[in-house]
Amino acid sequence: MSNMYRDEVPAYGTLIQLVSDINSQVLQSDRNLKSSLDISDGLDRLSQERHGAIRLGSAAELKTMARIFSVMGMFPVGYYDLAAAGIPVHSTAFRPVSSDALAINPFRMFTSVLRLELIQDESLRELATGIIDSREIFSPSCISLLEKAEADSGLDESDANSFVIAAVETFRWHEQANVSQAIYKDLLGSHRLVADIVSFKGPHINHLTPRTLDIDLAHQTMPQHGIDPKETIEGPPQRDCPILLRQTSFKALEENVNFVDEDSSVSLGSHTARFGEIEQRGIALTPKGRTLYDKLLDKAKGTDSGDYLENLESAFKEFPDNWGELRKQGLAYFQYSVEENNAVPITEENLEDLIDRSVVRFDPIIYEDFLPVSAAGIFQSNLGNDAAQTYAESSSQQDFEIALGKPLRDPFELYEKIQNNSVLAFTE
Ligand code: OOG
Ligand code: NI
Repeated sequence: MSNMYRDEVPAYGTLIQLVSDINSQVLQSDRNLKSSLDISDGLDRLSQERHGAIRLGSAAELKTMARIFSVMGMFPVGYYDLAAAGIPVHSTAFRPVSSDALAINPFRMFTSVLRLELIQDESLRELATGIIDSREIFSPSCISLLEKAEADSGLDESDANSFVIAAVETFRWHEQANVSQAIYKDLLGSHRLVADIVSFKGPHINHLTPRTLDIDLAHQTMPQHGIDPKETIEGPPQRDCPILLRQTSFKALEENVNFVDEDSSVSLGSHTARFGEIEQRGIALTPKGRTLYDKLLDKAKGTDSGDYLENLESAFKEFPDNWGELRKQGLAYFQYSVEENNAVPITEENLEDLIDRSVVRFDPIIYEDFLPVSAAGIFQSNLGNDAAQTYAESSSQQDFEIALGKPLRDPFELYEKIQNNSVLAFTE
């Protein structure tokens, strides 16, 4: 998929190069970070690490997509309600969940589903529903390999390769639209995102994001490479101990589209959907840490006067910025391990003491998920800031789970399990 996207969006190739240069620089100058990443199995995965994003049209599309991801070891984690931010979708992220699987490749797909009921104009809503219901976004070979994988609990190597190729096709950009230029304009009038989802044959991958170890440096350097990033970095401010997720993106490119009009003639138009993004990942926060994060972010966003970055930095002074404090106050999740030469039996009772004496070390567990406020900022900056609307009808995780046909996993539970397992591996 990365190769396909590089062909489709050349700026993505530039971005990958820039991030890889910055990561080598950071790893050379920060040996502590390097060994911490190494111990927590984070080093090998770094250069391959990406997240992508797609937008689906219906519950039926979501259900099949979930089956495909499940064969690939990716499961829906977390719920993101974007209607609260004036965007007519709700979302989850498909990703690996065990620490072993994450260490191999943590590829995540931020997956949104259109909420057709939010299209106010009744005839447009019916038209959009009809278009979505009659399109088939998966190829016949993708579906038959999916059924085979489910029936046989897996695929042999050759089928697995064909399955990956067929699945990636689902995310290809189609220059030919599914609708006429007139219908496209009507959909655009409802919401830019409605047009992006309904007008095309499939859910084109709309960005693929590499992980940088220094987002401030990457953000600063982007213009030198001809990339014009959005003004501010989403998420927490720069810190010694990075928490959660910081992201920045650059505008969608304008792409040529062939619309097929009622009389079957083709008319040329354009569409902006796809963009570039980079992110820096920090430690996963516990519910207590997350509550504090949300409170401080709210405070910074709610301060009207002054510079946003200064307000953000001043609000986050309240958030402890060293690993020891974050651990002691139960604000974040850590992975524990024992120094090689230790001969002392470790129990729950002497654990804290051995941590103090550096016999047991603790390293951050990386946040693998997303942030709703950041996601809303990314959506808006790439759709144009006029895109936000007010939707009275809010969505719910339960609606999403009904569409999906199964429950979403709770990210906090997954991090806690990784933390607990790391301790169980050496305690008696
Ligand atoms: C997804 C926007 C959210 C992120 O990293 O938070 C996102 C989209 O534009 O479809 O990618
Ligand atoms: Ni993204």
